[in-house]
Amino acid sequence: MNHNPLNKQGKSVKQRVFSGIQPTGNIHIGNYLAAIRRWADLQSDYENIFCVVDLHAITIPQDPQTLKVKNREVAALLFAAGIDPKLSSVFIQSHISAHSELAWILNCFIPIGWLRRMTQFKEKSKKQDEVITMGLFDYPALMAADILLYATDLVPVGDDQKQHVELTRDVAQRFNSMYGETFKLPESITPDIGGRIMGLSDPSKKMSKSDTKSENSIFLLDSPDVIRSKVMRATTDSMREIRFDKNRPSINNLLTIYELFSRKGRVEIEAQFEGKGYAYFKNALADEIVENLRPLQVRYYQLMDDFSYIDGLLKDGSLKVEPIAVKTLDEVKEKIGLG
Ligand code: AQP
Repeated sequence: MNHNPLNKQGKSVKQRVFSGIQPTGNIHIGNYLAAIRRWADLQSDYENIFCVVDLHAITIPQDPQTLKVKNREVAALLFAAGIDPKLSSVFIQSHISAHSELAWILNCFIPIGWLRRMTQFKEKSKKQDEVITMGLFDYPALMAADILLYATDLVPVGDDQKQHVELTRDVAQRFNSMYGETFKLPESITPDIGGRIMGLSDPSKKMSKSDTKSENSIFLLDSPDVIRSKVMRATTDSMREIRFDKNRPSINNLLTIYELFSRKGRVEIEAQFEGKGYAYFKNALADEIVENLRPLQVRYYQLMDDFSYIDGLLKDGSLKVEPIAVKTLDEVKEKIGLG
């Protein structure tokens, strides 16, 4: 769906899309289907900015060497998945210091009760064995800064990030009401289907990069054999019919993954598997995932042969967008009397 408005001359003005991904763990098919693939599908209709959010990553402990490597790997995966540097700017969050600066300022406008309500904080802090930091609590303020710095119109995310975009709107409105029109109010766009892909072995939990059980997730760089083995071992139920049914979370999740990769309709899928067993369906699902990920994996390994090319694209991305961020930050500082 193209949301672009018309200008005074009746020409469509491209709206700006912003979204981010953390360089934590391995990128999985939930990140891909709900976020990365949609960013690639949407990019010709919009002006796009995508960010590898390493400052968000350090809200939980990270190994410094691994984090540096992951930044480049995640960027390469975005390009391999079809993000086109001619249509989209991609950069590393910590390379533009305005993100940290605006996050601090927004901290001073976000009532603490708003952050206490964030479900992602509650979930992530439960999983933490180590100390829970202020950074994890404050994750939504940094995300608000990311989005607001670029006068973003649309934020394509999975369901788990929707609440953070709502908080972003709330803090923008609060600031605007105190200091006059400053921030554009962004809208989240979440997928109608697959906004929350669930774990394969535990369909009560969302698929997650930081999940310690690797069998719960299919990673974009898993080999065909690993994908097949994870799919064949995925939890199912004791019923036989292969039908979309929210009350049967395991099969519903696998069918949703099949639906998104095959891009077929539900009626066609149910007809295709009528009277067939789970093993037959799982084989077809594994084939579909393997074939969809194959070209992405080939492109990824080609790109990773030349680090300087990826680093150059990231540099170009930050050079292009930094002036937008600095302009917003300067305006905010001026309004609140800093500097
Ligand atoms: N299971 C999921 N289903 C659909 N979308 C998902 N996203 C994450 N998990 C699922 C979406 O992927 C984008 C990038 O996510 P992120 O890097 O910002 O981190 P996250 O939301 O915290 O995702 P993870 O995979 O669970 O990472 P970790 O374990 O590191 O916290 C976002 O648009 C997100 O909605």
